[in-house]
Amino acid sequence: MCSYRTITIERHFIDQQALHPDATGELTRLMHQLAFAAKQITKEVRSAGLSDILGVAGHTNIQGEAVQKLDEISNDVIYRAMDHAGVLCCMASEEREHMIPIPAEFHYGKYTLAFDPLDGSSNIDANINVGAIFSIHRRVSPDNTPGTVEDLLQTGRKQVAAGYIVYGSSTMLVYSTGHGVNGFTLDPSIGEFLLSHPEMRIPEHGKYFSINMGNYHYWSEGVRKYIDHVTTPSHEHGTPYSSRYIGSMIADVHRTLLYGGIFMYPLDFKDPAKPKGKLRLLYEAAPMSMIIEQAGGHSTDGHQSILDVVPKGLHDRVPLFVGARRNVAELLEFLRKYD
Ligand code: AHM
Ligand code: MG
Repeated sequence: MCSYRTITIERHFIDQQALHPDATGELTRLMHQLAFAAKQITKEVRSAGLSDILGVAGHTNIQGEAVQKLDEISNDVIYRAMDHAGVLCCMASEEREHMIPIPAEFHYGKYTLAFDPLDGSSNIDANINVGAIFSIHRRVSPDNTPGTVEDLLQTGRKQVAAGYIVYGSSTMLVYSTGHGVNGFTLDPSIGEFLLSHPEMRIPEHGKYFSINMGNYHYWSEGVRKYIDHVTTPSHEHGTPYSSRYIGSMIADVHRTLLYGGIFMYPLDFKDPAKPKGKLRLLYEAAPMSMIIEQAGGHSTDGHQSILDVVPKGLHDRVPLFVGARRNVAELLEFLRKYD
């Protein structure tokens, strides 16, 4: 009997490509290389707890080699999976200040890749879920030339594909090319990603909120009033919402996708003259927002969809509110009323 569990990610990519007769296969190859990188990084993440035995970052391991931090390893694995593949014209990473060019000896492809190689990496020593986030755009500069920063500085709305790989109790790859969201779980016994979560949809509403409560006194009045509202029993929503916050966005948003509710990282007004968001637009907020919106949810910076925020720099930060449609609408009422 054939069940969805037997659909490997390779077969899924091939099936998707067949729906687009004019496709050149470049995007399929790009996704294939990302899945390959995810398998290699899984191996590294799974042995993270052994660093005390094998050596710690900044020191040498038993072979006398320098031990790299996992976010650097993840950055290098993704870069090496991509640089020669002929599908990208340039890249940007949370770990690198400037645009990452494709070496001149390789073919320049038509896509760009912006990525966070290991989101939540400060949690790794506590065995908490971490992951990689990726965002892919079609270049705007002429084909077959080196990529430029302008190729990367495009809105989330223009993403050709986006997604994340979460290294949790299992490794999952979740992605969208603008036609819904599909999730794949790595079967470690055969080294294959299998379609485990076809056509993912976020619930319309959920009774979870996810935010760093330690910043309460630094938020705008609208955000504080919203949090007061969801933590107070009321006629409208009954018992208070439950709080869930791991401090690893990839895990917090993944849970929000599955169970509904809202994830928030608002501006904080620690310095009232310079309110600051924390999460980065290009490789954190925009790709996660594409996934949530493609699954039927909403994203906002408080004014507009995150997907319409225009980036000015590779490492721009934005306030982020993302989640189930009704939860985000409820939040926006408070922001409109009080901010
Ligand atoms: P990172 O990219 O340096 O890991 O930082 C981003 C992380 C997110 O995963 C998470 O949502 C947030 O920082 C947690 O921040 P805080 O500790 O301020 O709550
Ligand atoms: Mg990050």
